[in-house]
Amino acid sequence: RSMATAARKSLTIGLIPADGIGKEVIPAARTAIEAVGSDIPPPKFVDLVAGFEHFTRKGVALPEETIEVLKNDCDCALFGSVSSPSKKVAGYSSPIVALRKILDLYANIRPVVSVSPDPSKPSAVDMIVVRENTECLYVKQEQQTVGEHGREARATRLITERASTRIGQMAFELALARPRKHLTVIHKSNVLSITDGLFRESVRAIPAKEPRFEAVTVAEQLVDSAVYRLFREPQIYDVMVAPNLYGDILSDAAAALVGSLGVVPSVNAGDSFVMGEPVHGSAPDIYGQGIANPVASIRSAALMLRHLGYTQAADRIDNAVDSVLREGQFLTPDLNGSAKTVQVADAIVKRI
Ligand code: GGG
Repeated sequence: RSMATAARKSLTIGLIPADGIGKEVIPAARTAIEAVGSDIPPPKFVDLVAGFEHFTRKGVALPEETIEVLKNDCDCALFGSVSSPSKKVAGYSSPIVALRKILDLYANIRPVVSVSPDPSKPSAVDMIVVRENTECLYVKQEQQTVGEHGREARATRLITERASTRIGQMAFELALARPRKHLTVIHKSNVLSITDGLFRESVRAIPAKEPRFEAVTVAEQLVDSAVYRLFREPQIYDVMVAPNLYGDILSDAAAALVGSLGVVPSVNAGDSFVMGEPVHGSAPDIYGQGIANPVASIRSAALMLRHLGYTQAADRIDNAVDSVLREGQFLTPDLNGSAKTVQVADAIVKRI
């Protein structure tokens, strides 16, 4: 779905590197956007802060100013990565989870595509994981109590018909635009018959209400079996749609099929705003060494521009990334190379 307006005189892009390697890969994505020149309106970049590191310094993970600037001044944004701690920290809550809700970015679209060694041949892996982005266990309603046998912890898992229907519509739309036009609905409704049952029913009900989607073939799969088949026969998948947690896990797993989490992009999309975001996290183990793979962020920038309707600019970035990966001279260590982040970004920018 395109949000392009022919009338845009400039493109204001919020940059939120956040934590760890986000601070290394988002500047690389910026250089790729700058390189497309007149294929997009002149970009204006606005540096914004958020993240756990910001929280430790200033006591706030997602400043009000960041939210206001995104809402009022930006056409789109790029988010890097965040290092939320595994244990509860008083006053802290994940800024990316919050941003997706505040900006109503209800769809997390994660294409997982391998680069074919021969550009004339199709990619061996070519799928899109469409993850619902606003509810499921990510409503973060957790509590701990003390029961008869000790501590007990509970989390609310919210699935609504509205959110399941709109993510389903987005997934049908994406499937309809692809050659295979095939959608797999992921759930676990044999166990969670009420929550996953509602997700499944809501998505399956869509073609009867929107007949143009009848051109899409629909399959469904239990999430555990989907993971198994993802590794055994990834070619069966075209577009997959899943509740939030399953989609998060499936897309990380699918990244193993294309060499590295460092190459998998995403956008968080709503009806009026889009935010690119690499699927990988903040990687504290390699942060500071300058060896983070910038490809996921650069491809996220391309995906964001594609979502806004700037197809030519997005194609130029993606083609440049494909060439660099195919040539194999500038690869970061996650892809068994020894290149630095800036060398990979420079090689891509030269080819754009
Ligand atoms: N760019 C994705 C990312 O930062 N992933 C790490 C993650 O999911 N952290 C948990 C969180 O804080 O939301």
